[in-house]
Amino acid sequence: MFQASVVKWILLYLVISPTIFIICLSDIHSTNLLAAKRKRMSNRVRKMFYHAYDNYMMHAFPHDELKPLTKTYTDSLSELGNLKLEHLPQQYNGSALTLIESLSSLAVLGNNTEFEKAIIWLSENLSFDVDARINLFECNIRVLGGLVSAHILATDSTNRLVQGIYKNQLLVLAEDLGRRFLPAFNTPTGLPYAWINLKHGVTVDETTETSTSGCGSLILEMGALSRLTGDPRFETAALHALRKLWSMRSSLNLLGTTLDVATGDWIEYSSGIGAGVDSFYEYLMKAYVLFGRDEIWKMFQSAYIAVQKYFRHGPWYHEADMRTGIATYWQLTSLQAFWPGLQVLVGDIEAANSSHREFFKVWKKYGVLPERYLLDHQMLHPTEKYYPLRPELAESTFYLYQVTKDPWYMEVGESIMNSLNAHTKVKGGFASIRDVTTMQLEDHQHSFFLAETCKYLYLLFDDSFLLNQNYIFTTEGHPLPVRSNWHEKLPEAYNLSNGSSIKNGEQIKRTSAMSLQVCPASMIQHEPNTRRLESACHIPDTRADHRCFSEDDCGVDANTCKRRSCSMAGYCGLWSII
Ligand code: DMJ
Repeated sequence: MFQASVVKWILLYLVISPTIFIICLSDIHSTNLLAAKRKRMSNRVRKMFYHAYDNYMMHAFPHDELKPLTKTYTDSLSELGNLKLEHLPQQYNGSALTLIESLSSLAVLGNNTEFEKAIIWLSENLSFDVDARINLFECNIRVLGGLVSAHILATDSTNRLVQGIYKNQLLVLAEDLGRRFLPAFNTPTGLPYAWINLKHGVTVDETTETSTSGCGSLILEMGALSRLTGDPRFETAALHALRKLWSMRSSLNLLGTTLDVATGDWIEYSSGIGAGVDSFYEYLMKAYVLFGRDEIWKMFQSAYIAVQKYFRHGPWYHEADMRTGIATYWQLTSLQAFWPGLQVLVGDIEAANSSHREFFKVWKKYGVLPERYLLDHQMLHPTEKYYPLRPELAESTFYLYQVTKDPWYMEVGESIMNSLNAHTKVKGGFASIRDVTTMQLEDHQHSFFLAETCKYLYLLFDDSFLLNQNYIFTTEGHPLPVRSNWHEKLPEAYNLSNGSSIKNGEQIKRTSAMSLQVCPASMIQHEPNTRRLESACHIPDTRADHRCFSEDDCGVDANTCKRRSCSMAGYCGLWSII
């Protein structure tokens, strides 16, 4: 009897152990394959970056941007028909914009030599004492953000620069630029003008019209500048503008798209999550992570819930009138594709994933993401058929990979890379696409292709840059470290010296700003060593038994971010489909 059972176990062992061995081997094999693929892909992105960078340096530097078809340069970032007013002025000669924008990408790629060379050149040659009318928002995210981020990277503890070479030259330049921004905030409302002359300040007949993102997305760069220089004026001005803007919200917690900085009146009441508004939401969330102000978190939470409630339709986001919440335009825009990435920081992963999939479907349909797509007609916008090498889909793909580690996102990244190489790569760099139906090219390589598109694709396949530091990326893809001395109350999980780790029972998991999965403020400590993960949009019902007497007693569902309603029987739930 005993012998029979021993024989049975031996036989079982002989059958099972090779199987386990084979499974283990195939696991190791697929891990190796994955690692090899990541290496191959990151090398391909590296090549793309240098193709764009070298051509810029050869044919356009020290001007702003490269014209890759004619191998010349441009100092005007004019993008007609775009509410974002993505311009820098024509007279703004020789600001080496693409070089400034490339600094943090060079650091991400680990190219210390080129990073140093660029810093030295900029230190010796860049001057903002020029009679040039610049767009405050664009100059802030591209130039100020590029300089501040590079300054931090040049001085961080990993010593990216040879000791002694760097003497804060970029910070000196950034401070000079920041001071030149300040007169723009001198308005009756504190909301800044969209345009300012770097030498002479605001011109007498300057337009008082600006966009929500234009005056509401300055806090990361200007806040960082204040923390670095000790001069509070930059952060104060940006914060004051943000507070004023928030005070102009409707009773539905919605904002419009354009407004008047002199009167504080809205001009365009319709808004969504795309052009003219996008980075306003982004900066609320990211400013909270970077500076930890509860006030900003509350703004973000209300704004986020309103977006999910009034703009979201399944995986899509339409526009709505801020006063009524009634849908206005049913359009997908290329800029909206950043939203799933932001949702990763928020912790709304399911929603992020489903929207990302829809954006990628449109990318696949056309080969790239068209600027505007009419959701109600399932067709392209008649005039906005262009694709100017925008980064937003790659950006969201990177965030979703960080949080899920699902290899599917690497497939998406590979597909984006293939399209960029097939449709936009030319001898002289990477060209924008004028019309996605014909793939006709336009002679423009935007600086954000180097600051963002290449950076996010690279980080998707090689995130070693993120290993020893938690970063928040500005809307232009420039990394700013999450530091405890910048923070009102830095959550433990963000603090590297505490370990970038979440302690969950006995298990300590390494984490980063991208893989926390939830906004840290929403992490609830139940008992010592246990944390419950809360979605940012979650508002609990008033009563623990979910009983209600009116709608006011019901909260917001954590998974769908939809408002729960009170049923006739007196219980809160997701009773109606919105
Ligand atoms: C970039 O300059 C920034 O990401 C901005 O917030 C939106 N537009 C471009 C890229 O598309």
